[in-house]
Amino acid sequence: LERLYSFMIRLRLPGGTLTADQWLATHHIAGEHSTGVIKITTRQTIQLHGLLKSDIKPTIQAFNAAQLDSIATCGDINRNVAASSHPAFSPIHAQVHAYADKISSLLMPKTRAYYEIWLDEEKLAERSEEDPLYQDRYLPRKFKIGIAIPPNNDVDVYTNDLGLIAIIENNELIGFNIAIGGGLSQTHGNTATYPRLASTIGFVAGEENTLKVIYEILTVQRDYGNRRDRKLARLKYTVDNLGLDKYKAEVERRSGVRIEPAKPVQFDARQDLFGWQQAANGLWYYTVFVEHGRVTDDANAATKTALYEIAKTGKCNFRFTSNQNVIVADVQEQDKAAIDALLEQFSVKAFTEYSSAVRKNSMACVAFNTCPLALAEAQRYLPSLISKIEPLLEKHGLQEEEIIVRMTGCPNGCGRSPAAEIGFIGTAYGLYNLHIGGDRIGKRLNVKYQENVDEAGILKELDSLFEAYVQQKLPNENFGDFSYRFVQNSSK
Ligand code: SRM
Ligand code: SF4
Repeated sequence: LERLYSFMIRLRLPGGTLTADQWLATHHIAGEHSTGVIKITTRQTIQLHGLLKSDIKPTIQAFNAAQLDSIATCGDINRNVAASSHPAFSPIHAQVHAYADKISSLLMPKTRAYYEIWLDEEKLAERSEEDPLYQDRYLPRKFKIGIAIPPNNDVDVYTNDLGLIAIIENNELIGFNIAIGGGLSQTHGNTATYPRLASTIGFVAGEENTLKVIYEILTVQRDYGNRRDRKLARLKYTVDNLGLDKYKAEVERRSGVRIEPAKPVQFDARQDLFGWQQAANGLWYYTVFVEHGRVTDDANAATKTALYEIAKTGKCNFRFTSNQNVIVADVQEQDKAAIDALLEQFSVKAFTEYSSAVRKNSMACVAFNTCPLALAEAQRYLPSLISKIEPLLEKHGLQEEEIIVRMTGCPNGCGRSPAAEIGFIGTAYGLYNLHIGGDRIGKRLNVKYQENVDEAGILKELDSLFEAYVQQKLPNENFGDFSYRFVQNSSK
């Protein structure tokens, strides 16, 4: 008897957008071939879980019929390109999304294997497939790109191997600051591994030069990255081994583009804009709170049914956010009331609008029961832990604080816990390292404060930290900044 393996499929969705028809198709594919839950990921796309081997081909074919694919969503290759989600953030939003598409296409593998294996394309018998970028060896490790539009860092741009920060002057996109070497994973007990935020190497103007520079950042990693130890193969280690200046000089040499000094940028938030917002284009956008990205019908809200009914109206598109939420997007003024009524009818509005600030700013990775690398629970556990943190915040009068809390079931950092104000990193079943001191805008990582704490220990530590915050905080100091100062002082 063959083992009954179950698989996960992830879509390639640069910038995280789906049309209403694609949403309907996804809803049906999820129902037919997977657990039925549409899982929004921390990189603005979706995953379906629980596919049996015999489901894989029909699933890929059904997605293909909806003009969706799963190419390069895993493997040592450029992954889904994330881009700032909300059009209300900026009038140049559409241009930035176009970049996400172009970059994704530029860095796609040239092989037709996906089409041959899953979509019955005729096989190439004689001709070899030339791929100037990935050649015969791909990259040493996965590669991630995010594009942010200041002042919101909703994509957590500095956690990417390559971060692009849009520079806007007189309402025009003039180019990007380029940051390299972000990555969050580390391995318990392996001190050679560490999370790192990307370092800015400068500014590049214009599309042609930007694409050239991006391309060569990948080729330098391809040629200089560590191929002996996968734990040390991400770009962050190549940058630190080579040195930032040498890396930059090599990219300039290969691309023939001079990377200019970085332009000043200011971030002030990393959050989604929940509820209705109108963008400069006059269209309306409703950001739905989806706890840890699980689109399903549960006791809180019938989110899956609501989004299905909304998609059936054909009067909107959908955009995923890097905070695991979804925006009902591009709604005309005259269609807003009907969509609002559906959000209301299925309790989506109530859940979005009445959930606490700390819950809406929380994120968890998948972990058990599908992630093979999980050491502890994350998305199945964090909601109940938040229900115990909420009364503590209320006790200290902090219920309005927008503290960013993130949990991962292991130190790989899929829920970006090292970049949270309060980060929980699983060490064993029921136990977490408690990290504090990350900032609110994603420019400072947190630090380990307590090791291997269980729930009672977590709540005790947080109770004291909240008390200390109320008593000792500086004017306008948020929790992340306070707790960073607190840890620095206590380690002196
Ligand atoms: Fe991740 C591996 C889930 C974002 C760092 N990640 C995995 C796997 C595929 C486990 C595996 O290799 O067998 C997880 C699948 C679990 C499941 O059952 O679905 C998994 N990662 C996820 C998602 C779904 C978490 C979520 O709840 O949203 C995210 C999917 C993103 C996407 O759409 O492509 C996800 N993973 C991330 C992020 C955050 C980000 O990119 O913003 C990170 C940290 C940033 C980084 O890459 O440094 C991340 N995932 C990892 C790593 C550590 C990589 C490393 O540098 O060592 C692994 C393990 C590996 O690659 O060996 C991993
Ligand atoms: Fe799995 Fe660890 Fe990633 Fe969570 S952080 S999804 S447990 S690999």
